Amino acid sequence: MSLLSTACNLTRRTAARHGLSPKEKHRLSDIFTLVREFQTSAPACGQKPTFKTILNDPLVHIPPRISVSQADLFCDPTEKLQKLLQTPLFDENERPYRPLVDEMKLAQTVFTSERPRDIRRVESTIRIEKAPIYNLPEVAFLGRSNVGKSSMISCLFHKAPFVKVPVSSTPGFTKTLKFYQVKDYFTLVDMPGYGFNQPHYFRDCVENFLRHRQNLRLAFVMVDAAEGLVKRDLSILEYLEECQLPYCIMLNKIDLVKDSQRLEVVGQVRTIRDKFGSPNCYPQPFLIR
Ligand SMILES: Nc1nc2c(ncn2[C@@H]2O[C@H](COP(=O)(O)OP(=O)(O)O)[C@@H](O)[C@H]2O)c(=O)[nH]1
Ligand SMILES: [Mg+2]
Repeated sequence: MSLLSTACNLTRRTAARHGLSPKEKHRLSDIFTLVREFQTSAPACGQKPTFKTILNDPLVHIPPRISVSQADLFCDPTEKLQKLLQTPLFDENERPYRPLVDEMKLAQTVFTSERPRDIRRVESTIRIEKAPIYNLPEVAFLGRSNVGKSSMISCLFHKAPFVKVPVSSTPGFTKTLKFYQVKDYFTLVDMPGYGFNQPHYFRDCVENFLRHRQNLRLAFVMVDAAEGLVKRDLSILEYLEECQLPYCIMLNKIDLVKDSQRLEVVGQVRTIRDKFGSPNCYPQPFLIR
C-alpha cells in the first residue's frame, strides 16, 4: 500500500469547464493511487504497512506536483490557507497531495458504474462475523454522528445510480456497518457514528471491526470543521493508533466556516499528528465541503 489519497475539491469554474455534474463539482475522489497501491498491498508477515514505510518505499510512485498549466484543475483548499500564513502549513517532506489530471480522470472512471451492480451494497450488519468474505481491501469511514460520512460516500457514488446510500440530518441515522463494493477494486465501509445517539453496540460493532477485520487497510476519520477535533475524535484516533491502522483525517463542512476557523482546525490536526508522531497518520488533512 502506498500513498493514500482521496477527496480532492475541484473549483466550481473548473468543474463547469469539464462538464461535471453539480453534485460532483464539489467533491472528486482520486482513488486511483489508492486502488493501485491496494492491489499490491498484501501485507507481508502479517504486518500492516504504515505511511512511513509507504512514503519511503523507492518502488512507490508518488505523483509529482502538478504543473502550472494544470494547476487550476485541482484546488487544494490548504493552498488558499497557506497564503494567509508566513510559515509553511506543511513541511516539504510531508509531500502534500497533488493528483495528476489523468489520475483524477481515472478516479472518476473507478466510481462510474459500467453495468448494473458493478458498484453495490453487499452487506449491512452490526456483526463482524457477517462481514463479507472476499479478497478485497476495505476502507472505513469514521466520525461523529452527523459529520457527513454517508453524504461523502453518496457523493462518490454519484455516477453509480444503482447504489443508494441513506443520508439524513438526524444524528445516529446509520445504525449498521454498510459495505459498498466498488467493482473488483475495494469496498467502502460506512459506519455508525459516535457521540450523540450512538448505538449501544458501538463498541462491539465498530471498535471490534477496526481492531479485528483483516481486510481493513485504512480509515478516513471525518471531523466537523466547525466543531474542530473533540474529545471523542481524539479517543478514536488513539484507538486507531492502538490498532496500528493507517488513517487520514478529513475536515468536512468547510463551507460552513471562515478561513480563520479552517486554519485553526488544520493547526489542531497538525498538533495531534505531531503529538502521536505516528507513521499511521497521513500527514495532510483533506478539506471537504
Ligand atoms: N453544509 C454541509 N452539510 C453537509 C456536508 N456533508 C454533509 N452535510 C449534511 O450533514 C447531515 C448529516 O450527513 P450524513 O452524511 O447523514 O452524516 P453521517 O451521520 O456522518 O453519516 C446531512 O443533512 C447532510 O446534508 C457538507 O460538506 N457541508
Ligand atoms: Mg451515516
